[in-house]
Amino acid sequence: MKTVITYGTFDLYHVGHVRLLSRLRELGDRLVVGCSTDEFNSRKGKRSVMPYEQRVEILRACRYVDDVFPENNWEQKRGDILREKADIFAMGDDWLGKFNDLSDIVEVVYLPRTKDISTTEVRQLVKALHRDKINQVRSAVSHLASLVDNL
Ligand code: C2G
Repeated sequence: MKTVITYGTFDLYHVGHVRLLSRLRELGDRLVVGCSTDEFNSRKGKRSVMPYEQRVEILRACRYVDDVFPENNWEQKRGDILREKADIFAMGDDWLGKFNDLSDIVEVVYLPRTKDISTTEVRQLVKALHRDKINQVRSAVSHLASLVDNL
């Protein structure tokens, strides 16, 4: 039984996350995920849109994920790897080299990120759509106002 372990926020769940989890699951027989808590995210300088409980629920619903546990700090990985008897520690390559210190107890793998998608981009896309919608409503209201003026 080969266990793969990974960590992340997984906010605004998107295909970049799904494709990573799918590839990680291919590396072994079991995939466990450390999901960053909201408190840890604020220490990472990240404020997630979706609360921790929802991000965990979504990860648990993913067919590639066998278990999810909280990631509360940077230091817990070594203990997690030993507890889960992980054979492979894997992350997207935006973390390239950052976790090589774990290579004495686990195989460390970095996989290419999925291009052109990120939580930030999803957030910006939603904001842009929201802005367009507000502008449409504003122009409809001003059009109505001019019609009323001409009554
Ligand atoms: N990812 C990816 N492709 C994307 C976006 C993300 O492969 N387009 C990968 C990242 O490389 C990471 C995982 O998906 O391995 C989760 O990404 P985030 O939720 O952004 O996680 P992050 O904030 O990087 O937290 O201790 C490690 C940290 O908890 C990682």
